[in-house]
Amino acid sequence: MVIKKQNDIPSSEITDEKLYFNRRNFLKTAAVAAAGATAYTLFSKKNSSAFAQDNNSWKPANPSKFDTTETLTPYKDVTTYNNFYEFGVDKSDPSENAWRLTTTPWTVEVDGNVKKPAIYHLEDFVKPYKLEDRIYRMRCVEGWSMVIPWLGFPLSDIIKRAEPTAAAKFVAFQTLYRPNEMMGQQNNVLQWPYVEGLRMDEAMNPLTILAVGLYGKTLPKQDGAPLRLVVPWKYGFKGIKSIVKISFVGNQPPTSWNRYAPNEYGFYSNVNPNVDHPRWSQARERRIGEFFKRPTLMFNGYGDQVASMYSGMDLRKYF
Ligand SMILES: Nc1nc2c(c(=O)[nH]1)N[C@H]1C(S)=C(S)[C@@H](COP(=O)(O)O)O[C@H]1N2
Ligand SMILES: [Mo]
Repeated sequence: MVIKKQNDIPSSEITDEKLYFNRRNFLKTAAVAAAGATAYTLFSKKNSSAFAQDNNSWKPANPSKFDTTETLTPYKDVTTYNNFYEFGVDKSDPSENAWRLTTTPWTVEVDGNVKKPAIYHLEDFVKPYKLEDRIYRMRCVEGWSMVIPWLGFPLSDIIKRAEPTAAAKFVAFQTLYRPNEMMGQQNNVLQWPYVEGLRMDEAMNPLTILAVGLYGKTLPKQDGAPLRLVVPWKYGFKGIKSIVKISFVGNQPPTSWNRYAPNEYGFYSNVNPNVDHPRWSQARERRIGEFFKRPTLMFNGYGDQVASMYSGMDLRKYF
């Protein structure tokens, strides 16, 4: 049942985040981030043209050395072909339903084995960090892929600020639980809230980012606003959306898709064309917008930066 479509979102809802990020207490300290792209400059930008972005004309304002030069997946596909089970299980459900989500105010809790546990308002959480356009290949476990220009900052920035103790071996993430806005949470298709995790070295890897935008603009709700994880050498489901909690823990944390089907989705979930999913091959993928399938690359093509973290591990066992 579709009550309201994305195009019907009143402009007042679209500007919500902008207003939130202009709050007085945020402006007071925004000067620290005056140079380059910051959360402040991002959320000061008009967001209304976001829906008109396309892949032909867009250029990163704040490129990074990690950017792929492959053709970008059109904004339209990035924002209408989604997985976000909190809003339904079909690819079109998130873009039709995510407008219901209230992202202001938003808090992020950091807890566990850290010297600096805290509950941050979102703007304080992201304020100190310089944002970069990270143009990454993204590979969904279902066999499709995209090239998405995320806007974000390294997760390692957050980890350094939290000052984890020696007891912190893994980082656990949690999505918002709010079934009256996330109607998918009224069904038990997954156990809610959605949870994910990374080993500490994976979390510290410079490729791992927290994204607050894409195509240089505020993250659309269907893509995980206001804050989501992006881990480009792993299958897409590791990229947990709409994060409210980050915990530093001693043991490998549970993950939503592993709970759902442990024989199909492992904790590591590194993109690996040599290890098939029990029900399909992972050797090839369909890049959204292309007709012919292309070979899937080991670690999604990021092996130079990440393979050493898994040396000596049996990647069939630790899939
Ligand atoms: N909270 C939450 N995060 C999630 C999901 C989800 O259902 N809920 N789906 C995952 C899956 S399977 C994929 S492929 C990516 C899709 O991200 P995108 O829609 O922005 O491309 O989000 C991941 N993060
Ligand atoms: Mo996925």
